[in-house]
Amino acid sequence: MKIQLAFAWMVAASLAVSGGRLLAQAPAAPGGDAPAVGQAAGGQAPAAAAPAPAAAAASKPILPEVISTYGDAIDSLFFLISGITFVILVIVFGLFGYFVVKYRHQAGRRAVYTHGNNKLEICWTVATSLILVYILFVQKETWDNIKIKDLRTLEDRNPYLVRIFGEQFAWHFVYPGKDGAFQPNETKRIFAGVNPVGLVDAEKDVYSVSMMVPAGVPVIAEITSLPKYDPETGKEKPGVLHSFFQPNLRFKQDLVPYHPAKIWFEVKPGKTGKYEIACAELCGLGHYQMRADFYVLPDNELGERLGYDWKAVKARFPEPAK
Ligand SMILES: [Cu+2]
Repeated sequence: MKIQLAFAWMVAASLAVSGGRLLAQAPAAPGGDAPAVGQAAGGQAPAAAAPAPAAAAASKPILPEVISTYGDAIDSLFFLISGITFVILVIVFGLFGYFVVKYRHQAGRRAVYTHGNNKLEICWTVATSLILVYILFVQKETWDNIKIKDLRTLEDRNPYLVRIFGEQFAWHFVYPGKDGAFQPNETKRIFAGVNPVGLVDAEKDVYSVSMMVPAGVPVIAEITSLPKYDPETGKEKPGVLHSFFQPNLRFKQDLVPYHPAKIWFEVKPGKTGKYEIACAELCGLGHYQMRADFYVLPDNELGERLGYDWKAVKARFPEPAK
């Protein structure tokens, strides 16, 4: 009976662990060039102009430096959930060890067979549920701020806009042109080799294989999974799931084919540096090399890269294709 209790605790603990959304860091991809078809086409990346992130900034153990305004809230949740899981882990393994010793083989002692204990079943189910409901309420504000926010509320702060495209196995970033408008993109143009994301008039937008953002300003990004041209069949290979992951922002979001989504983040004011974007969704054999540089640039340098003063421009996303 008591050995069964220990086992039950292990089950309860593992349930709690799976309930906790632990922020797993994607494996760092090697710095090799992305192999995507379109990547060679005139992508510009800032040189080593941006200063490296301050090593001293990593004030928390385990986790990489936080650079987004909501990153600290994510870290608090991470440590809270890890703490709860750790306590359960200690209880489970403590009991486990205790029972292993207490009920070790002894000559003449017979094993007891049992069908279980309803009271215990109810207890650990309710206890686990209460922990999960508690986490649900504690994290709600942070989740709403990051994922459910009405992005129109950011409008009056003149947000910085960028379009993010993921394909097997590369990232593409498109910034508006001087007039603030983005060009629409069409799949057939990608296949025609016009430009990596199939912009109708690629000259008008700014294209890069790196992501460049300012600090202290909300960034709104439209994320899209691109289809791919299959040279063997000559046909369109539908886009697949990717996941945009920038650990220092504490931000991760799936790219779902045919369902472009809008995301937002804001880098803490005054930050600059070079960081890394990874794909956090196994998207095929080349998944491991799907990475990109992520630059937080001072306003003047960002202006230089874009070729205009983005703050003076009212950027807007393209209308969805009809
Ligand atoms: Cu991917």
